[in-house]
Amino acid sequence: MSLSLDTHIQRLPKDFLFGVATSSYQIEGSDFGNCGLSHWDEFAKQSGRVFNNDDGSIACDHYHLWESDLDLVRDAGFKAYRFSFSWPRLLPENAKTVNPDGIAFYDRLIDGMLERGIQPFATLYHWDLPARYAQKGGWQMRDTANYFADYTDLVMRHFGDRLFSIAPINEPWCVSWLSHYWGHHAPGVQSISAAARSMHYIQLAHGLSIQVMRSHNHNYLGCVLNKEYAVPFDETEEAANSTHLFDGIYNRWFDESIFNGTYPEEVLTLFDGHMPDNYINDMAIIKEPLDWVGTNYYTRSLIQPDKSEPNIGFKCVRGNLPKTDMGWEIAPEGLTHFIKRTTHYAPDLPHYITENGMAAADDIRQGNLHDLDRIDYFNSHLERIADLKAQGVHLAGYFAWSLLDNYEWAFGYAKRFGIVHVDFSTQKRTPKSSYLAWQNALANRP
Ligand code: IFM
Repeated sequence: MSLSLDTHIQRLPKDFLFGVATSSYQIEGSDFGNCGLSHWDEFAKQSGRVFNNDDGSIACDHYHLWESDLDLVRDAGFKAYRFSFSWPRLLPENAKTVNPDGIAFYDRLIDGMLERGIQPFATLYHWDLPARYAQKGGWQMRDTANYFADYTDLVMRHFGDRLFSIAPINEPWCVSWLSHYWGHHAPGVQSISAAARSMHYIQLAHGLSIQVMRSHNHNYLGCVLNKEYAVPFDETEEAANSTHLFDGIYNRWFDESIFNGTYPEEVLTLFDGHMPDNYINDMAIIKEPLDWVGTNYYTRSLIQPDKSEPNIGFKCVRGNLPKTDMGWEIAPEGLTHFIKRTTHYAPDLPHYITENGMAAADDIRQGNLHDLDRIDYFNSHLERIADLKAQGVHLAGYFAWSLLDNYEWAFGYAKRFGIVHVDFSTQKRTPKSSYLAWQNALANRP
């Protein structure tokens, strides 16, 4: 174990960008500033959905503490901050009536970044869907994609010229499959039909949003796709086929539609009879050209055939690699795999790692926050990045997840991903050893 992040960071060139990431619902506090209800506020109230019924009503109170939080970003030496806009904060009641407090909050936040020399990397949607749309079917409905395009226009009119880079959707797999097939996230639906529809409409929303942003002449637009490395459970043909299907659902559905304008055949077979009519007419919109591509990477899954699993015929299990506090195996080879594969889909685009990090049971009551396992996690993934960069791969930047311990969705506040500890009863921030390691390594860059 090391206390330093120097080794691989110093191998990366001066123009390689280092940043840190958060998202609106996970940190802001939806009770503040006349923010509207999102489907997470409602999901968290349902029994058994979220650990402890925790919600994001207070979260890290970033709505009030944004200045000192941005100071933390700057003082660590990060040159970019990946944040998201909250749709229900900007449009709490309907698609037209703008919340002046929401506009003022993001004005302050963006100006605060620029004053500190931090590039704003914005995401338009990091899962806080206005509850009013969820009540009408949410991402299972084409209308939601159209509303998203209108919301994009609002963001561009107010903030577009100050945003260095923008991605429409964070992790479309989580918005669709995780939330509509597994039902682990809001809205908690479990249906193959809902999954198929949401997997298409979230991609349509991406494409429509890119079109709107282009019409505002923005020239640094990308996508943020989460990737999970799929490894067959054994050497059987069934395991190989199941792994291919898992990879199609989780990873290639999003790559292939965005970069090729097609969906993987084996997933279309799974969705037979469930895809929206005439979906094929939307593929050209989904394939709108981008300026960069982003990958969020955390872990791998072993794919085990299981005939008792309806529809898909497999289950995902964990192997015996060391695990994070989420129970996720630490498998940096998957990052190498996806970076290489992305160069095949998007050979000309700069590639950012838009999220990478780990949950650890950091407990301030033990008197220290020596999260050496997190430093190791970062090092093991930065090593892969520095290796690929040395081989000439067009890697442009890396964002650590996350600046702060925050609301970890269905796990509530029980899982801590931050490089800065948050005491949720006092909102006190305490930098962990990993924060100090970032600070030292970034200060030592050539
Ligand atoms: O906290 C999440 C984030 O919102 C999206 N990417 C994965 C993180 C860790 O689970």
